[in-house]
Formats: sequence, C-alpha cells, structure tokens
Amino acid sequence: MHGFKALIFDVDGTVADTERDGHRPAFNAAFAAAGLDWHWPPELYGELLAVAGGKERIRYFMHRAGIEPAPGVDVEAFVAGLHRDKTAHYLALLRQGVIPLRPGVLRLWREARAAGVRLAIATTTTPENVVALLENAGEPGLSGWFEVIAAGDVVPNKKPAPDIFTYALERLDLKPEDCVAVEDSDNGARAALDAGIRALVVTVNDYTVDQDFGAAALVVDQLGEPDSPPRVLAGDLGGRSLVDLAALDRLHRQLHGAG
Ligand code: XBP
Ligand code: MG
Repeated sequence: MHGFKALIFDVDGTVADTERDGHRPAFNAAFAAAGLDWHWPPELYGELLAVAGGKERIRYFMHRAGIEPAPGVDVEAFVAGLHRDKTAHYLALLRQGVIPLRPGVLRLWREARAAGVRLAIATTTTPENVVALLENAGEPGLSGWFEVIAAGDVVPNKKPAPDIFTYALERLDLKPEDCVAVEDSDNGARAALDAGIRALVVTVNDYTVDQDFGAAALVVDQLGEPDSPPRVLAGDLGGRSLVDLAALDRLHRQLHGAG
C-alpha cells in the first residue's frame, strides 16, 4: 500500500522527447505549407518553449518578431488554422512510430498498474496528440491505461497556470496530497506546485536542464532502467537505484507524513 493514489504525468518532454524532432518540425511544415518564410531552428525553438501551448507559441513568436497579420486577417483564426495543420503534421510523424517513450516511463506505468496506483495525464498539448503518442509507443492499448487525460484547451489558462493539474485532480476526485506529479520543465513544475502537488519529480531534458524547478522534491535526468540508472540532480532516491514506486512513496511520506 502506497501513501499516494495516483501518478499525474506531463507528456511533452516528460513521457517522450517530442519537442525538437516532433512538434518543432511539425510547426515548420505548417509554416511552409501556408507559404510563410518562418522557420524555427532548434535553438530558437528552445527560447520559444518559454511559452507553453502551440497556438500561444505562434502568437509569442509573431509578437517577438514584430510580425503583424495581413490587413483584414483575423489573427485568432489565422493562428488556429496554422495550428490545426501543425497538429496534422505532428500526428503523421507520430504514426511513423519515430518518437519513443523516455527510459523508465513504461516501467513505472507497469509497476503502478500492478500496484493499483491510478494513472493520469496533465498536458498542454491536444488530446489527440497524447493518444497518438501513446498508441504508437509499441504497447497496444496504452492510452487506455489512463483514467484521465487532461489536455489542451479544456482549461482557459495553460502552464505555468495550475489549471490543467487542478482539472485532472477534479476528474480523479483526488486531493493534491494524494498524488505524485512528473514534469520536465519550469512551467510544468510551477503548474503542479501551484495546484498544491508537493510530491513533484522533474525529469530534465536538453531543453530544460538549466531551468529552476522551485520546490520540486526530486530532479533527475530520467526515471531510469535497471541497466541505465538516473543521475540525481536534486533530492535523493533513498537508496533505490531508479525512480520506482518505493522511491516515490518515500518521497511522498517525507512531504506528507505516513498518509
Ligand atoms: C508542452 C507544450 C506544447 C507542445 C505543443 O508543454 O508546450 O505546446 O510544445 O503542443 P507541457 P500543441 O509539456 O508543459 O504541457 O501544439 O499541441 O499545443
Ligand atoms: Mg513538458
């Protein structure tokens, strides 16, 4: 029996490294198809990741670059159209099965399922992107493992606002202290912490490694597999060799008592 009842996972950057070789080329393909000369190379994209959400990121780019919509063009509709096309390109990429899950993700989900720990998603990206990523990850029916997929525009404010975590907690009918969150970015960490989830694990990636994760309980470079243990950047694994339910339970108990 564990002190927590559910794991709530972010998707982009946490479940898989989707940004540089997934979302980014999909944005560029949509720009090219629309006849725009915009192009987001990997480094610029890292800067644009400061803003979560594809539509929000396009608007942020336009603002930064001083790009005005053509006269008579409704900017909301223009951005929404571009983003719809970007999603189509991204889904096509996912269906090629070229974006694997990060190390330890499936291992931890399997362990959670076996132990009766509930699984949920809290992400900024669109729900169809989440389902496609999971269904092309090599484990048939994987998206069905998740009781709640809280995604995209179901809440008014994207991360770092806490809204998507609060929404996931409501759908799970759980309190923040019943859950462990797994994130990869400063925006995501703030969202989880501001939703009241203190048992927060951050698995950094190349885009986020130098960010500030506030009061995150544990920061690692990956969840880890038996043959590739994680590097611990903050906090500790309590003698465990990877991020497993026992390590999370210890961390949760330190924050919340015996529960
Ligand atoms: C993920 C994002 C998303 C993706 C693009 O943030 O910021 O915007 O980059 O997704 P997080 P969409 O991992 O913090 O949830 O284009 O579908 O919005
Ligand atoms: Mg993320």
